[in-house]
Amino acid sequence: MKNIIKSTLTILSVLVAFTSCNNGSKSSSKSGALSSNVAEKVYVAPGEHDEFYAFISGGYSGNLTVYGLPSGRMFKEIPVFSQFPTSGYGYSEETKPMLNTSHGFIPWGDSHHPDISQTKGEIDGRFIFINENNTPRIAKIDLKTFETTEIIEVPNSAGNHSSSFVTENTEYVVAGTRFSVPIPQRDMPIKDYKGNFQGALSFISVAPETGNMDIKFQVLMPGFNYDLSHPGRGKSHGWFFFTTYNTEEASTLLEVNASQNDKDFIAAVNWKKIEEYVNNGGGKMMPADYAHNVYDEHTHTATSTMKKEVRVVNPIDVPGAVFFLPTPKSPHGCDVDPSGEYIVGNGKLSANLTVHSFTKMLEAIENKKFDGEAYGIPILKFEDVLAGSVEQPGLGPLHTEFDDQGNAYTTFFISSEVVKWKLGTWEVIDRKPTYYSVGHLTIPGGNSRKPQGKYMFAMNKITKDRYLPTGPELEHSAQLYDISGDKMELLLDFPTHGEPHYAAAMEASLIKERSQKIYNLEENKHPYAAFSDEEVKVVREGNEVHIYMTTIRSHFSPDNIEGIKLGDKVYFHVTNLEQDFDVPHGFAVLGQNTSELLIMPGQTKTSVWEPTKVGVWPFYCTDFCSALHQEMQGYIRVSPANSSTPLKWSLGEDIE
Ligand code: RUQ
Ligand code: CUA
Repeated sequence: MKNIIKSTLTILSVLVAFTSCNNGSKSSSKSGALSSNVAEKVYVAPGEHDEFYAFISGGYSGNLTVYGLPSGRMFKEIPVFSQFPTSGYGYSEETKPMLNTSHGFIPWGDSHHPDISQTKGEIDGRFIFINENNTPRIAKIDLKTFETTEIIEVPNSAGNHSSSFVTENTEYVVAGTRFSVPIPQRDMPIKDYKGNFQGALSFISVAPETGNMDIKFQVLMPGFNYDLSHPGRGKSHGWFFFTTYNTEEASTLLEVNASQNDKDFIAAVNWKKIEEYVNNGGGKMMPADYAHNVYDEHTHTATSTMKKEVRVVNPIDVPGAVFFLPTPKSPHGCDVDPSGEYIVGNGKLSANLTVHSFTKMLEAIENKKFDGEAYGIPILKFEDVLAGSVEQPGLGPLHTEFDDQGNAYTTFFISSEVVKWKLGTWEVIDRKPTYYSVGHLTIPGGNSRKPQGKYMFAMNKITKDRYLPTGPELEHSAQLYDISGDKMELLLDFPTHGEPHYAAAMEASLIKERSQKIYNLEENKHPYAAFSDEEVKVVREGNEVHIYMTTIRSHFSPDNIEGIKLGDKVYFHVTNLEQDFDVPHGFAVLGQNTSELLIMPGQTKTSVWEPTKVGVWPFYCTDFCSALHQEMQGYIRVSPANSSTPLKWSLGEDIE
């Protein structure tokens, strides 16, 4: 055993050395006349719009960023799993419930794989989903408002990584566990992992009209690590594929112990079959604790509900529903081509890239050609399901995307390159270096039947010398390539935010016209909204004080408030009366112990303030909104706890 450990460690260190020496070599091409041509390709003239939206995961920022392609300009950061002082998300009373979990309020997340909703296998641009890896959750963002409107926690899961990919008609958004754990969670020795831990693959239904999410069922799989996944499409619609590693079921020193098996598996799950089983009462309800947080666009408020049980399915109770496809060497990405025929398993430590055939898989299943089983799940024969392999395309394959011409593009982390190859003939057509150590790549329309093979961008893990240095920490770099010709052409470097894992991209025209400009004041159902000066008031309930406040260019109403006492909890409920596109107002008060608020036209948002000092404290608008923005200010008087200063509020009163 010791020797195996040693030799594996040697191999790994060679791989690591390869990575770093490659990172050191600088070979960017500055090709004079050519480069001006390249510049034109990414140039979006002032006032013009980009052709594509790219939604890039923010990794450990917990958020999602919005970019334009080909310009590489960042338009927005959408807060999802993390508090965001820029808008008050996760700080305002209305949005705090979004970050509620069964572990309590969690102000942070690690987001990985955004995926856009689909209809008939094509991107429809209604919603975008993204997973939180650390405290397993799936979020939904409405692409009308670009706001996070729903977050569901995923119980029995740990390291929610093979997520959040949607099926052809967004029937499900799927979330697979990376870490297997005791299910249900309990106190037990770690060394008893093997055979006792399990991996949950969760199928979260998405209601066709409303988009409401609900965990329909979880398949409790053997205790492997489920790394990435993708839905079948076209002929393979109804199936879902998950890569696994650590089929060794090791619980320690995985870099060695999980690299022993020559082949791990891709798990093929016939979810239609399991759905039918469940619809007929199959599976069993199991106690579980998980939060379901929903944001209401009319009350502008989120509510958090604790769910108490979840339906679980044992795969061996549904014959013909789950199979294992042997796949070399700890595969990472699990990618399905636009036709639904090919399933690419990107074996991180494998010399060749393995591609399975869906048709051959069905044949092998039909003929019951099994090569043993794992925990009762049939294993198919590698040769029987293999469509072909790309011979020695590069080192350390991670992810593959497809264009609309039958080509595939695979990233190689160790050899730092993107390799283009042909589906069916498996020949390598082109390769281009990336700077440096690429992880995911994205082609607009990527996870769908209809990719748009004009651009591809690679998201690199290491930046080094690509930008002006900014101390030890650099933003990760993305690189945009023109892939419309035979050869890929590098067009642009642009920085991303946090760590971009995957990104989803789509034609801008799909959502541009539908993008919401304001919230209609008449539809504002916020219980603390005020719609005019007459409705403005300050109400004391014990030591809680509720201020119903409005804001419009260029004042707050009221702007003078007295009668607050030390020990009070002051709620500023601010309604923005504007009904004009792009006129938010901000709200901040000196000593505010949450964050400022940014209130969109027609919205009501609430900030809680617990003053700690007696005095007269100013508040003001944080967003430069008009020529008299600097005049958008007011005062709130805080008296000693035992004072008898009466509650009083006004606007423009003391002027003679
Ligand atoms: S991962 S670099 Cu979180 Cu998608 Cu592969
Ligand atoms: Cu309102 Cu500045």
